[in-house]
Amino acid sequence: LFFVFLLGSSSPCASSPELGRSGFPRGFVFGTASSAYQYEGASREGDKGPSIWDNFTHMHPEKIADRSNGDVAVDSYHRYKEDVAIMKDMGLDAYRFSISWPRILPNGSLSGGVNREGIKYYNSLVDELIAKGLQPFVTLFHWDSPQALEDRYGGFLSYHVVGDFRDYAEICFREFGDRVKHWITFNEPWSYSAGGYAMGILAPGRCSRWEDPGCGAGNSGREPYVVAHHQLLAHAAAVAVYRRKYQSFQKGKIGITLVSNWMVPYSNSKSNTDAVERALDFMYGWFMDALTEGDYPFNMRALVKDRLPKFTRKQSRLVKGSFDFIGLNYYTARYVHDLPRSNRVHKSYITDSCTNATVTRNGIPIGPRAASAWLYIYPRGIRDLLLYTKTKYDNPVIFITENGVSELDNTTSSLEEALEDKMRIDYHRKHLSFVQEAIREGVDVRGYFAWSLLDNFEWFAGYTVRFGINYVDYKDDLKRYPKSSSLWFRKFLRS
Ligand code: PSG
Repeated sequence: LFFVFLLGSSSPCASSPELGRSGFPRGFVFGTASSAYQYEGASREGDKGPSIWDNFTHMHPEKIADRSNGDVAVDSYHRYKEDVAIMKDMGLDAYRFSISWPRILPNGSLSGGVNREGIKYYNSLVDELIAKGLQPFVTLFHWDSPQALEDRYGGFLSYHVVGDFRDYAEICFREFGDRVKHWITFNEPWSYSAGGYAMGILAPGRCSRWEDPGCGAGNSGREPYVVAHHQLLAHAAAVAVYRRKYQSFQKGKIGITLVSNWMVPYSNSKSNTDAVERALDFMYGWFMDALTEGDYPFNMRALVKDRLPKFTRKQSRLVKGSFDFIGLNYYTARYVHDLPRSNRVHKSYITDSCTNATVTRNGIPIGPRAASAWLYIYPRGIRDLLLYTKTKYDNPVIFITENGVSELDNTTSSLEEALEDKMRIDYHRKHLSFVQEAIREGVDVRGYFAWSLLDNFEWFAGYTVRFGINYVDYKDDLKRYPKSSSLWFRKFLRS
């Protein structure tokens, strides 16, 4: 019997057992993530209308590190079958992708007509995934809002967007909901608000002139809050339609994806631990408190005052509890210390929390830096953020909808060298073991999606950094090659 055991086990002598599926609960979902603008290309094909990202990259190439755009991106619009085959070969369970709103509604609203070509494309993608045994996790909004709505009423600055988003979402439930069982309304409303309306680094590139003269217009002290408010209301409206008309027979789940850094106090002084709480409230609680309590965090109401929109009683009831699961994107962490209150002339979301976030303490970085300037690797932060969520927000169902790391596009290295991404294997291995630890501590995590399946258009960094676990050769017809991390995942998933 002892011999049989030895023979039957693949590596009985391994000192530290490799991480594998068996260390996660039954049914735990492993996937990779992507988004329409970063992947599809075909920006003017198939009767798609322009999005604010088409507009932003064409009008302001200086805001993108390599002056590039997503016109072609990694051409997943045409190569989706090849991409699904890569996922299937890796042994993945699911694919998170987003639908381009202006591909479905070219002018943003029902009045401009539904684009059957767009519906057809996503039907083909969903069918291909299901044929290969992969579950589609669909994001309805990953930042590429219709330019037509921007022109008509200022996009998410206007309450009008709530009805248009609800209509768009309903088309998606009706057309794809027979096969799509996980819906994510919004991807990172924090990034869309703060990046697009406080810092001006993401489309539509608005901020106060004193924040950055490169912003043509905006108000960093007001607009981010308005835009976040409308995203929350649009989210809640979509969830309400889904629950009222589709969920009972389609039997899917609906949620929202949020991003947060983990925040570490710069020192253990009371002022700095209070600052950590405010920093989390301004990035994460902004949405989590609204979704669980129907109101913004006390810290935000106290500091932002009349610049923070208010929910009516009815809106508050609609937003509260409007999720079956929370999607969490985690990448990095910051040291946080208190900034004394002062009577600033210039009000901005960026300074409203009265905190300062740094990446070093006494000159020592919080973790190794990746290619992206904002990404310092801090694996235990994923466990800390999960535990914080469980305790503070009553143990919601969570999917890690993104976690990943970038390396530089090194134009001088050989293909062989470029495929060698040991640091990415290390990144995922460490984060996965911290997720495992969080699960042991009672956090209800149901899945993990690596950002990203392929190298792709990384917003303001263009193609200068690569997040893919599979390589895209931009110099040779966008050919795809597995990096070492892809092979590592394959082994992990097939174990
Ligand atoms: C925004 C903010 C943080 C991390 C990632 C994002 N943060 O503060 O730690 S953007 C996010 C996005 C996806 C990107 C990916 C990598 O959803 O489209 O390509 O992460 O930046």
